[in-house]
Amino acid sequence: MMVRSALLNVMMGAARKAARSLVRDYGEIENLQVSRKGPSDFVSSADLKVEKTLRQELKKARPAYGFLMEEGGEIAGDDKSNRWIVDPIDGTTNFLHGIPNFCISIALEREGELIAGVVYQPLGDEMFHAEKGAGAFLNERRLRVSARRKLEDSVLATGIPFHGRDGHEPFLRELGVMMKNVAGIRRFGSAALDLAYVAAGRCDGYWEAGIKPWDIAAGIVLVREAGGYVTDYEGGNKLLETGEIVAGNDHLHQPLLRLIKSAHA
Ligand code: LIP
Repeated sequence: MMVRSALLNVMMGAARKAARSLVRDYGEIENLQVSRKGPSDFVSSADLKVEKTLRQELKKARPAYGFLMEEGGEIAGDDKSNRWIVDPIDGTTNFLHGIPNFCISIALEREGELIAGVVYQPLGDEMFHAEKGAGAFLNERRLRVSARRKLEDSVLATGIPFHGRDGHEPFLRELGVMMKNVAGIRRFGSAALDLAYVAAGRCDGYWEAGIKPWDIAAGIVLVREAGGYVTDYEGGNKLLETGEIVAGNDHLHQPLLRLIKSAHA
């Protein structure tokens, strides 16, 4: 019987509670209030409702912790060492289009280090969770990254910049290099689920630039606790600062980094 820590129980409990309104709203997306945050970038009343529930549940359990939330921004806590990093709906554009690939993402950062992550895909009831030193799991099943050794056998996930976003040219150069070397590339539309799929061995790697801390924080813990590697484009650990991320298993991470470097050489 797998024993979960009190911390993970708090995070998974909050995600499950917030998912109730999310699944209900998904069934009535045409009735949702939606506003534009920027070009092709939307927030709906569903995002705000989920974020409010997550904040209430996490605050009830850990009153002094701070927050960094996609909609609410930075909210300082009395305890400066602990910060929740929260994306109420990762894959909002999918959600608003009725594409069933979105999730709730919650991470805990302690003393500047990501130590726990939960990514909950409510429609499939897939609860991905991990805590530093305790491994990564999908519901009750322990996760390991894939064992594929060759790029030509690998399937990668990525994010594609869109209208109003920077980075179109650099991305097209990266895509051009990757296409020549791998077995497949997927654009699922949720960075948090892309990383969860790497942790689960469904994808062999993932890369993206221009990504936000709340999109990737929980997924980073999942991949590392499943035996994978996650760095910025320089091979370092400035992922949340740079918004550049490369994830893969121990055979493919370095070759992926080299390909990205070659695309910008
Ligand atoms: C999305 C990410 C995705 C990225 C999109 C967007 P959101 O997050 O999950 O990987 O390509 O541009 O940032 O906006 O759905 O929380």
